[in-house]
Amino acid sequence: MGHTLTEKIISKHLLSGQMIKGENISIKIDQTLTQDATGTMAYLELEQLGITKVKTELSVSYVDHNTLQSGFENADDHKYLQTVADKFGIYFSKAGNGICHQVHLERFSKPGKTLLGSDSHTPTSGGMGMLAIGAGGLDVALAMAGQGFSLVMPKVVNIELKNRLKKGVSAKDIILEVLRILTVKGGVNKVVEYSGDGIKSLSVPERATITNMGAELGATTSIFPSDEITYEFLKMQKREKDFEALEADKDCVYDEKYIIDLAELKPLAAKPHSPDSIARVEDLKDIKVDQVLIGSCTNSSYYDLMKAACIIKDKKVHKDVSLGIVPGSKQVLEMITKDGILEIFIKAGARILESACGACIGMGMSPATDAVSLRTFNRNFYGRSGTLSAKVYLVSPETAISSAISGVISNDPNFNEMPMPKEFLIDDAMIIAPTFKDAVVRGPNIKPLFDAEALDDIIKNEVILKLEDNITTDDIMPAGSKVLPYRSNIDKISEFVFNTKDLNFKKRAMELKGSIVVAGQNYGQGSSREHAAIAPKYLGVKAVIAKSFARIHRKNLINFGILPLVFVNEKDYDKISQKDILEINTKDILENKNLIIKNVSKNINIEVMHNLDANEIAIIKEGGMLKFIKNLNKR
Ligand code: MIC
Ligand code: SF4
Repeated sequence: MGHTLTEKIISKHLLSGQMIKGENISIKIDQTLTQDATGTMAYLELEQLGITKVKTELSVSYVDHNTLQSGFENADDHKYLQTVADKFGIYFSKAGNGICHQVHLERFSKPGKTLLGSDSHTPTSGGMGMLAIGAGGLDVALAMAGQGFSLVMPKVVNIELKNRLKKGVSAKDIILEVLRILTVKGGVNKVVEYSGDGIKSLSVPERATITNMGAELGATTSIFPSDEITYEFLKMQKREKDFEALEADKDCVYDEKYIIDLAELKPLAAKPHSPDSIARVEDLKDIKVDQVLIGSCTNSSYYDLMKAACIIKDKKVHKDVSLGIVPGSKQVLEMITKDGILEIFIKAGARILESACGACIGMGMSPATDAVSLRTFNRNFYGRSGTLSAKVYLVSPETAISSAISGVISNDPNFNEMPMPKEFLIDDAMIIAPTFKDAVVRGPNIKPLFDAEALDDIIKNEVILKLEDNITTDDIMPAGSKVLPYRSNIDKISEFVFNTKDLNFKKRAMELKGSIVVAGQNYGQGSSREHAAIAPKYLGVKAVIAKSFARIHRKNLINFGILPLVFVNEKDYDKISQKDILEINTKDILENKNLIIKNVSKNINIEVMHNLDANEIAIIKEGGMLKFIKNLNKR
């Protein structure tokens, strides 16, 4: 029997476990990436691991999230990141060089290799045929220290793309269609592999738009084969030596299969407040638009901006619309400057923003009260834009720019594309190679890690919050310009935990001195930020009982000593109310054995599963991975 792309790459990197779907395995990581918002914590953790130099083939530290610098905090973080990267042998991509995933795709991704990144959109590099996985910062630190990355051997979903897209329909519409089919929880512990004649008309940046937003399916990752189109892209980046052809065997067996006819696809949009709330653009056509943003790691390539420019050429932005353009990298910015594309946007009345995450993570450009904002980004979770009442729609660059001109949601396919350049402008001057100098600079915003408590043998605590399905990490640990500067200051950042649900959460948690969270399906979807586990742990959250968990967040809970439990019978969710006292005996917790929770307030028992292996049980019991490693070294 033949092998899928996933099986081929995993078998070459397998360190432990068997390639049986659903079993825990560990794989070797070739490359890592971090960004500044998760990076400060990741490097504080790396410093605890007792190594002098990273053990990966390549590690890169990017600064792209917190570039607003409205106080000393972000700049201090950047200094720390640059100096710690220098010490440990990590490349450092300076603020302004671009969004980590766009730059990594351009300059470092390699077909057939593994990449672990402390950002959930690391699968962007799957557009290059890499097995690229998002994880919490601690997992990435461990990979830099030479340890394997453990994951559940994923199932493989095949999406066959047939025919070609019509004009005005783009790669973004393909992934929105996949989200419509699979939903935001349809990809958990699965890899999505693309195939079919339709992929031959998609360039690497278009493929990367699709694999990028595979993160919104909850998938482990998404991947395209590496073929002549991959070679072309690498050649344009003067990196043809990095090419390796890679495709799934014809007789491989997939766990699920879907076919999408690209010729039939229409322009789509994800409506507020979920990336899988899909509608046709034609069905939204009279909705008035206040803001349009083109950028983010999903849609900020040269090709995306070139198409948008061709549509707005010789036209003006509607008088009631604010249009922002965010080139994904310095390379894209230089290219659009050289080709006159930038001038088209400026003449049309666009606002030109720095090559960074910016508005995508609520760092500026928050919409007005009740405003409709159309974004080419990947997430429209409630509150993420910084304006709770805003209505954010996710769309393609074509739909975004057409709407910026007309002032209502629309897609005008009547435009002529400019020919693509033969090669990209290469200048890596903003990527600093390490010199191994031990001169780490720690400003006052870099606080030491806190000493986490071991797990109680008997947890007997109150349910502090009872939550619905699809709680995002933006709900648990919001981002935005008021919060992000405190990513390396846990006490300060813990003030914002669950702010979209309860502004008094910290106060209540401190008074309770120990609590339990109950939730529905897909708890912790979205970002890889381990702060969504560390800060609740700091506030005394001991266990989360949910109908199901998002992959990265579950791992972060384990890494920071919070027990993730799943209802055996989903209906038991209804048997717990907020404020109930639950009792969980964790003393004799064993692999493959369910636990019985006592609801003391209602005098009933509820069965839950933990799905933890022996190692994970030991990690949680000791108060998290760092404690576990420290105690291991003492023994
Ligand atoms: C996001 O898009 O939500 C982020 C901000 O990039 C996060 C990382 C973070 O919270 O720092 C992610 O996707 O992992
Ligand atoms: Fe940055 Fe937005 Fe991409 Fe996250 S999703 S890495 S915030 S551009």
